[in-house]
Amino acid sequence: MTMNQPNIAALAETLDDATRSARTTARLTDTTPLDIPTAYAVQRAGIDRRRARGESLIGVKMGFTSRAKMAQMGVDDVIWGLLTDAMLVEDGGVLDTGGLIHPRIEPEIAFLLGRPLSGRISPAEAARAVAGVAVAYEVLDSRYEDFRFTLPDVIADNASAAHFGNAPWHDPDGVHLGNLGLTVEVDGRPVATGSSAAVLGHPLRSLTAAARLAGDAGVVLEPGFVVLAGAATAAVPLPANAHLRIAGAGLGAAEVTTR
Ligand code: OOG
Repeated sequence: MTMNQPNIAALAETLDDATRSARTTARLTDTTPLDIPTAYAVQRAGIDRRRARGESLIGVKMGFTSRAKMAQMGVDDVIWGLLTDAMLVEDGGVLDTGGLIHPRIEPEIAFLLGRPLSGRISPAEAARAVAGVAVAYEVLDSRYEDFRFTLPDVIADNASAAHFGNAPWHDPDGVHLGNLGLTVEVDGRPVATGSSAAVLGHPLRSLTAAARLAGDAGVVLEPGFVVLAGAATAAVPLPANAHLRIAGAGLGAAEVTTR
């Protein structure tokens, strides 16, 4: 096997083509050594391709913020991916799984930023930047065979991001995020349950980690951005032709119908 020097644009194109054709691709690291900064450069180049097609950046998603997820995927560091408007599913909307490879869903807490964030901040500072909180879900769809990857591979693949949605936003005052029950129901049957405490002990820690990653990347999380704090459970397969309800105690529920 020949080991290639990373060609960032070509690697981003490979992953973008896999996404758009709903076909898996081999792990990039099988043939190309990738360090973490180069993997993020591939991620960024993939988002630039989406922006060139008219999509706009509306937030970030945190990954591997829970032990369940780290154990499920065999990795051990917090990462992020970038969210565009085309990934957002309106609440109560329909998601066509036909364009996806092997989608999985996980329940999350989402933050809506009211102030810019970047760099090292305390959880209290993070809390002051939050304009809204909501129960949310993320649909993951790794572009790699069998959902198997190394940390640089999954970073390059935009942290497996495919789609996301959220229930209506709540005023953060009076919402206790520290230990809030989250469930995913498929056609009324619970298929995953967890607690927001699984997200780094408290989802606000995920927001401080997002600010840190933004600072490291030299970017700012803007007011109006959505930050998905990361899964509270392992991800479960997303079935077609189902009605899903993702509920958070005291936060209502997000709903989506799949085709
Ligand atoms: C990567 C994304 C992980 C989370 O919430 O931990 C993630 C994957 O598991 O495919 O989004």
